[in-house]
Amino acid sequence: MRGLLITFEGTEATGKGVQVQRLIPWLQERGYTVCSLREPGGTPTGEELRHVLKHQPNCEGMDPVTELLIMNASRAELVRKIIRPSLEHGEIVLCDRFYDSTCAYQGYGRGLDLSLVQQVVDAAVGETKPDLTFLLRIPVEVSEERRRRRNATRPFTFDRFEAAEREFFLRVQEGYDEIAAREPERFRVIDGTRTPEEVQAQIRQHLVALMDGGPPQAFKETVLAGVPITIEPLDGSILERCCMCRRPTPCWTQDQLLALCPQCAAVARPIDLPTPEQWHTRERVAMEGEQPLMSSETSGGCPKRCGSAQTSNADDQARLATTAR
Ligand code: ATM
Repeated sequence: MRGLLITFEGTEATGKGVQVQRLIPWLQERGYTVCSLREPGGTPTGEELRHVLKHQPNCEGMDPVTELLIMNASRAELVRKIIRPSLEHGEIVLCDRFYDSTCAYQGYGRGLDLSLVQQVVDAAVGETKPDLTFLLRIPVEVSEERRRRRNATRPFTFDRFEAAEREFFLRVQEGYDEIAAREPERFRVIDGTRTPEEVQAQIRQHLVALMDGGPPQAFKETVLAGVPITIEPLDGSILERCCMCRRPTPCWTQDQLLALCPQCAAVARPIDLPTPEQWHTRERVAMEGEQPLMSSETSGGCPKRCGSAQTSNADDQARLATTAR
């Protein structure tokens, strides 16, 4: 079962970090395991690279191509060492910046060729793409004012990015707007001038819609929809118990990672599904003595979890690909 990768983007001082921190306990209370990361950084190698990129005064004149490559060296490490394993364990990965930052800062901000930027990003991330991206948007004047106030309360630390001129940040902002407009399905643009509480409420609303309003697209396509379900042997050999309602079922999701009866497959949410460890210790049942849950035999729907969401036989038939082994 794959988790979710949720990224947070925006120019400086939009409050991304605060929003991520507030989100973590809320997700944990809902039963999710959360992995919170930042870019550049997030691994020992990445944190070293972050220091070079941001705070090393003698790197001030770094060439934009060098910057592009180091950003993505940090990213390649993070994706392979942390993000992919966490997603494979079904975790929710929250990442403060990801590859849209590269497109906005190195592409639009520094003026590098966008196709070069894309090629380098592709090499770093491969197929690992965010499921949802929040773009926190504030005018450049608000960003400047927030940075002024923030810097007044802490000791001076050299920051190569913050030293850039206003025009740079205007180009970055414009870049973000264009990137978000190109992928409206993935992006949720939020007014970052609202109070942190209001911003957090909006973020949670979007996440509720993603997680409770039905399985997110990634799950629909890979694990969940149960389409096409394969009917397991009808010759009396071993069946699995449905991983949600526990009744014997001959029905499997296509990749055979989960046993789900047709009713549960129709309503299952990622949070309901077993972890890989639970899957390996799963229970198998012999067909003799216990009737499998066949779609045509169920009248009351799933007894435990999903009685209200019973599907019709016609629906089931449409969902079942009858590939008997
Ligand atoms: P923060 O963690 O404070 O956002 O700093 C990271 C900086 O790195 C940020 N700078 N500003 N302003 C944006 C920059 N950055 C890039 O230029 N490209 C990238 O791909 C990433 C991840 C960050």
